[in-house]
Amino acid sequence: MNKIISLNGEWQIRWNDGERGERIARVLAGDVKWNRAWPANVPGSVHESLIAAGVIPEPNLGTNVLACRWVEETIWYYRRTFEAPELAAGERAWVFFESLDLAASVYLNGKSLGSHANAFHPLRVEATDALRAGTNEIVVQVEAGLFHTMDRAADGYGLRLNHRLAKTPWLRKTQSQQGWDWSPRLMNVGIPGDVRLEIASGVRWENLSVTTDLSLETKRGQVKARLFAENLGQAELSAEILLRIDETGQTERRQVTLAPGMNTLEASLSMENPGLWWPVGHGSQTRYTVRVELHNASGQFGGDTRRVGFREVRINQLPHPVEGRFFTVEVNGKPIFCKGGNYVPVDLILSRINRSRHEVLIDLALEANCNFLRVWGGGVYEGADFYDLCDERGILVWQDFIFACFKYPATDEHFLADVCVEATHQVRRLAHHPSLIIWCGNNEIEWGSWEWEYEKGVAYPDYALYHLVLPRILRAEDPGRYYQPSSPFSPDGETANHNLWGDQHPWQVGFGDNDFRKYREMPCRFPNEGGILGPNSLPAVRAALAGGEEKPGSFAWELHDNSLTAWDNIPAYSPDLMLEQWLGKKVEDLTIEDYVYWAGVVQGSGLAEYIKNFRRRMFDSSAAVFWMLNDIWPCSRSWTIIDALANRTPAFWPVRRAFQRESVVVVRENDTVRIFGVNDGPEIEAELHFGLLELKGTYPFERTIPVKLPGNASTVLAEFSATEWDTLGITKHVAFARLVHKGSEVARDALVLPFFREMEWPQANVGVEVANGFATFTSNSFAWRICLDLDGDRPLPDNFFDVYPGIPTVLPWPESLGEPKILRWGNP
Ligand code: BMA
Repeated sequence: MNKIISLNGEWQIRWNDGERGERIARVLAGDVKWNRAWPANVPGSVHESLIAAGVIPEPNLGTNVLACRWVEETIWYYRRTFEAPELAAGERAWVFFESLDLAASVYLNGKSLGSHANAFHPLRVEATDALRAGTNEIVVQVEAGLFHTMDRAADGYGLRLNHRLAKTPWLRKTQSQQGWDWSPRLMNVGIPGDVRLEIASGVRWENLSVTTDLSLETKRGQVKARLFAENLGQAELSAEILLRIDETGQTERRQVTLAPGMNTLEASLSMENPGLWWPVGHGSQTRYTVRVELHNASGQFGGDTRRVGFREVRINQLPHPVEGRFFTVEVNGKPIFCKGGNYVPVDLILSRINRSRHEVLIDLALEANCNFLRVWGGGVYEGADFYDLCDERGILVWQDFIFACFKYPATDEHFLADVCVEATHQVRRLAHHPSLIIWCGNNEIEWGSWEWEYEKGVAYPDYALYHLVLPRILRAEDPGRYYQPSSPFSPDGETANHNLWGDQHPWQVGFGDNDFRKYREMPCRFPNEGGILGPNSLPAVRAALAGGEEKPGSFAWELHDNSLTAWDNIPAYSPDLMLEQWLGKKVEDLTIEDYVYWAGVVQGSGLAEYIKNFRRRMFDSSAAVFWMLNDIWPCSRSWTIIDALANRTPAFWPVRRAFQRESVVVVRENDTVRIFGVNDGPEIEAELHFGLLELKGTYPFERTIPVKLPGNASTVLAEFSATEWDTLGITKHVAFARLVHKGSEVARDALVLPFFREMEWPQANVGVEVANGFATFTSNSFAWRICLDLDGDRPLPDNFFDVYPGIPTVLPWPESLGEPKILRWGNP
């Protein structure tokens, strides 16, 4: 029988920096002034506790993060007392930690129970001998990892200085916490998971992992439950597994025998014609509750549930008729164009992330018309809530194992063994989620070995980890899931970031080359990272600069800026140069409001180019996944469309429009202008208006034709010669297209050829009127990037949009939004 005593709740913390504060011997001797301790909540972190106690400031704001640095250079003692019953004959006890961050030693009543240094898998230590009937004292010594790697090598892993300091590749925790281009250094420390005392006799239930399988041909679903349980006795023991689907009542019972020690027990059932799980926009997200119990005549040993879904996923990598291979996600036999961004840790302090933080971000991703998120390999395996929300909302998830950009010490046998435990744990934990479609070995390590400072052509030390060890674990634990060794990765022995094989990180643009018109030529099969820097929302930029000088270039600005400005392998201050190149504006001349608007115009335009280019190539290209969806803290400049305050950045709006179900894309290929109609939904018939638009307000060339947009496809709807455009002047004219369906405009696009600063923007005078729940915007000339809001905290129908001369732009405008206020536009 299993008894659980939760050890969550209030603990106390004390500190030692190697010189001052209490040392562990004194702590164990009970010779500690606990009356001076700070309260600490578990699950939680030292940073959270110290913020609550007023000892450190909120690291998100201004330069506060620097005042928090001593926390990661300190050894922490967590302590609490608890009451335990006397163990009955045959009973044993364990202390279970769901997560410890990072290097931790556990003591019960002064006795050492064990230690641990991996935030990505739990620790269970036996406490039978140390446990007392009555009051017990538990102490956990924990530090962020700096002491743990003190004696490790820093050479040979491709590290920059900050990562040499922490020896990041040795640390099994969030890699970006030691500093990344979009994140400051703030190494977490604490007990971020549940803690409990487990008492068992007979059989100890440990864990459950559930996988599903679906055959589209036989319309049959298969549920397989594997449960992990320890027979604590010396003799074999008979038991029964009960497997039930709550929604249908379908039940299977299986008699099993448990040998002494750990057992993996299996039970399965098949379902005729189960409801299917689809990504959002393609069908519903049917889920079933699988209930599993283990018992015998004397009672139940344990039980648990998992929510599953049935879908068949195939990554179609058949040869492409022209060159390379396709890389298309097919769900239930249907090709799905993947629209989304990269998901990075939601907070500098991971223990502050909860279900609602994920929910807000996922709902904003849906608002931006995304159906896909990549959980990036320098961050975390997200908490259960994240995957559950993705299951529920129909978001496809690409999950990297947490290895990124360095070489890892996988030739060290302890490291490798620990990583195997981690991978097995994570694969079992996430196996039942229908949203999870891809496991990937790492971020960019394969690419590094092909094209960065890694020794070219030499197998890197962790090669076997990604090519052999992880895929074997996956095959044993979750054989139905697609795996690839790295992102980007190309099969057939092609260089890892080849455009025409596998997935891509098209960083040719965005890292130094700011000319995002080059996206228009890129044929990537599955672009999985790529982006343009820009501002956060105005409130987030203000939070970043709080207490510092509120202007570009201040100390707080630099601290919250993306570190690309300082990289030595790209032009200095390249993101600043982007504003000069596109707008002829110098960042230091701008007010914060000007900066948020103008840098937002540039970033939004760049991301929209990225998305439109790949969507119009559907399914030669099968994704438009950009870098990155969300931020870890408020930034003066970052890659995101949603900032750390969960506000929409200016780039949110163009991204959202570019991801719309129906979309038009205007392209110039040599002397021809082509209009593509992109449609993720079922076939529609519509009217296409297209031609040349003079910015001043005339339409020198204009056509209207009936068009058909076939379902789940991109089609050329119209084309015309570009000669007239060249003659009339590309700085005064844009090519445009508007798609009108059932009397309303559903999509539009305007192609601008020169840099924005080269365009001859006319004066604009935009008017707006509200009637019957609609706001109508009008202008006599082309009004460029009309801005209604820089705060990003409201679900506006649109923002940063254009108004075409003489054609009203009509937006639904519920009363709850108040009067629409036009803050500014881009032309004079
Ligand atoms: C790629 C990513 C991240 C990084 C991003 C932007 O290398 O995988 O490591 O943050 O570029 O610099």
